[in-house]
Amino acid sequence: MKNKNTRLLARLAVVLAVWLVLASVASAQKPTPQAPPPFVLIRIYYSSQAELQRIVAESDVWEVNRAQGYVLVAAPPDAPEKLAKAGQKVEVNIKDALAHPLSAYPACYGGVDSLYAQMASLASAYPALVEPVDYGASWLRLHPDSRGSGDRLQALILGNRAVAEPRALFFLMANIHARELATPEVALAFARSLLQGYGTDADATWLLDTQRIVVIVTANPDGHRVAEQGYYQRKNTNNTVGTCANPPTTFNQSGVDLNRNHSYQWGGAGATSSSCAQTYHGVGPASEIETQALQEFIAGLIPSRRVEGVPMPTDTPDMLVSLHSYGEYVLWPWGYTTEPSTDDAGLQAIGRRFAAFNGYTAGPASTTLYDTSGDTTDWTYGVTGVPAYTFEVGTDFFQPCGDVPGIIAKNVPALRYAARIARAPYSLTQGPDLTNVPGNLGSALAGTSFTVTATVSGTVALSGIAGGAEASIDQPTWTPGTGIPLSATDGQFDTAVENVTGTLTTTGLTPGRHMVFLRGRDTSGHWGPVWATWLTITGNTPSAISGKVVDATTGTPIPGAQVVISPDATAATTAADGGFTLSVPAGAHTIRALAVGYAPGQVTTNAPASNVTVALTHLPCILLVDADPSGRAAASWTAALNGLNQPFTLWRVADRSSPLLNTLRDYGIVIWLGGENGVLSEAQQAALEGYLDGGGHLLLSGNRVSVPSGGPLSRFFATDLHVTSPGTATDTSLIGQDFLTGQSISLAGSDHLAYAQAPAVFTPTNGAATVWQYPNGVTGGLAYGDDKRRVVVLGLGLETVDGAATRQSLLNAMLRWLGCPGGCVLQGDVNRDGKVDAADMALVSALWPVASSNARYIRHRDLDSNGRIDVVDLAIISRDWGKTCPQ
Ligand code: 0X9
Ligand code: ZN
Repeated sequence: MKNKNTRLLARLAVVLAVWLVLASVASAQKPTPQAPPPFVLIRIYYSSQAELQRIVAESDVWEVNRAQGYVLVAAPPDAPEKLAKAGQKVEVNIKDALAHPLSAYPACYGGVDSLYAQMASLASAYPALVEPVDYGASWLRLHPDSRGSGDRLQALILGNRAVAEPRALFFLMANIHARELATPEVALAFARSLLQGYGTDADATWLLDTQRIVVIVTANPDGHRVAEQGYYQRKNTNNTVGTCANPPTTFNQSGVDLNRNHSYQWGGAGATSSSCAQTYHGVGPASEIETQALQEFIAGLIPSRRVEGVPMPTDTPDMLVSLHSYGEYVLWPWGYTTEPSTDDAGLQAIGRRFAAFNGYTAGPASTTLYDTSGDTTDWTYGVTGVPAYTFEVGTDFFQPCGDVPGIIAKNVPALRYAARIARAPYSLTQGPDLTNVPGNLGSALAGTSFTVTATVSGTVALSGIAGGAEASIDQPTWTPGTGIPLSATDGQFDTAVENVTGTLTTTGLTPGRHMVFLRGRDTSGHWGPVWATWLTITGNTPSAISGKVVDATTGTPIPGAQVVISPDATAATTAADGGFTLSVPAGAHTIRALAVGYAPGQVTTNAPASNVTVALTHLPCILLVDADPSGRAAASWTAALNGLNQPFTLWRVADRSSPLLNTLRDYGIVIWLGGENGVLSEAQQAALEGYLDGGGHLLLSGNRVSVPSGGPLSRFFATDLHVTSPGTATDTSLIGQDFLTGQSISLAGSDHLAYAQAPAVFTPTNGAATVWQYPNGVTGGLAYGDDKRRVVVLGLGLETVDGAATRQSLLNAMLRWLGCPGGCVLQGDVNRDGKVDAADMALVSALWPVASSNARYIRHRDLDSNGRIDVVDLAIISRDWGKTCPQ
């Protein structure tokens, strides 16, 4: 035994020496950032799933080789000797060291600043297709220290914003593990491929027109910034538990593994309570701000439809993929147990199709890789029931730059397939896929016919006989009544793969470009997803449609409106006089127009045509967001608003998820009904914060509406809205948590009066004022305003006040305080002194005389899209000034 150990150690020493030389060569080539602190890669042999699970929880496992029964672990240089002495079978293999040269942070990866800049540039390049979203804060953002001041958590929501909700959602996220450097690149490449393809690539076009695609490029920006310095940081940067190595090593670092921190089956297999270990699960379920924000963001977009033990309905929409590195796997739940989930067959069918695109090894996470608990995919599937996948992309954490294009090329088609099936992933993957769909069918004369061909492949992943195919023109094939059957080229649908063909007539199609959709089914009638291609109808010379977009009420031209003509997908932006001209083929066309602050409008006309008028109706100034979990509050509010003749848009969170910033900022006043014990999620707070910072006016109502501390809105309250208890110091701890009812009060008799007394013990400071009183003289709410933001926080909803007339007059008082809902106006640095202030206001007032009670800042909009906010923009909004306030 002794002899064997000595021989082993001698071999280890040689291998280690070779590897450390390689490492120093690598770091000499790239002096900054630093190469990571040294470690050894060792093969540890395991004999059972339980032993594998223990090793995963305790060490930094890079690879699992199930066939040979070992894991590849990154460990301190003295680990091989120690483990061997303890009787563990270990091996150091030169191949592992060569496969993973200890490299510094590769130069091609730009870091968080670059990732965020790329996201921002996509958002500004494709404003009609991208909505940038702030869904929370990172740990360092809330606890800044010498390591940095953290970041906001950011996402892009892709999809044609002119199309109505609800739409199926594909949620893609990357980089929850910081060192997995290739993953943000894949996410960005995927977003870019769709956006760049819009209008030219038929599939990208229909995917963006009919679905929503969320892309989180990095879910762990704090950790990524540590990795940028050359460290193999995996976790977030919460260093409040335990004292870990600094600088961090790959096997000893502070932080919580965010992929062990989710609140479904938290703290089970494959996670550890050792705070410096790579799989540290944190102090509790979803203890980390990044996890909370992510869960709230997902839960706000995808309803929790799953019932434990009950298989999901096959028509369930939506889907999630979390990108990780590395190992080339497609994994699905469960991770926390080796038992199959109630939807295992469905998850497997989807997963195998992904693998058909990227060529990876596919299987349930726990039995294919190793057990993990608290990961994103277990939580997403476990709570919402939608299919959730981990893609382990590439072959290393600090993947060499030259490999990235290949990884993108393999995975973008798999991700596009995820978007393609998001409408009903469980059912669409029971049907066959199509191949050989032509990118373009060319052109056909109006009134003739054309041929379409493709291949139905029942065997792309699972077996199945191709049973049929159909095509549709301009409407997706799933739209009832649109399908035109195609036939098997060999006359019979009887094999797994069938070439299909059909002759379609162009009669009735207008000249110009049309989309042709195709799909196939198996012999049991399961339809697969759709593919699309273009067809151009010719035979008419182009002619013009010109006209104007105007305000339906005032007739004022609307510059900067987007005009889209279908079926040609031709687009233009209206000029300063609201005019547009588009060259289209002769025939019937639908002209849709979109403008900030207006509901979309459309007219249909025959080309050529001039003087076409598209009249847009101004959105009401008030958005009433019904986020009351009990659903009881809205009726009193809608009745009171109607009683005041005050138009409003009603938005039910239960039906369409939370409104995002882009929705909120089209409104002058947002009334948010939090309801009984409602909690404002991080994502909701971030949207409201952005709205307020853009000059929004908010009325937040509800009993014990809680604004959890640490969220964006509590920051706003804590700095700007203070309350004091008589005789004590300013108490801001109540703010943002249990704002109006944080005091212990007895709830004898009439509940609402007892609650209403609570605010009376607070004295508002810093400009906050009591706004209204209950009939018994008790203060019922607080108000705060500065030069752009105005907030009323209402301890009780109107719903608790007796009498329709009283409710109406209380609401009127609050609306008057919030300000004249003067429409969707614009806020700008008119004098370009770098701030929006009273000087700007004076300029605006000089241009358009407005009563001082109506003088409000205008929200930030470059309405004429000339890259600056200027007098032209002000001219556009001038029509909104001086509107009558509710009296
Ligand atoms: O351990 C993880 O979190 C993932 N591997 S990684 O190397 N990127 O760290 C795998 C997670 C797989 N999911 C489940 N097992 N549920
Ligand atoms: Zn990972």
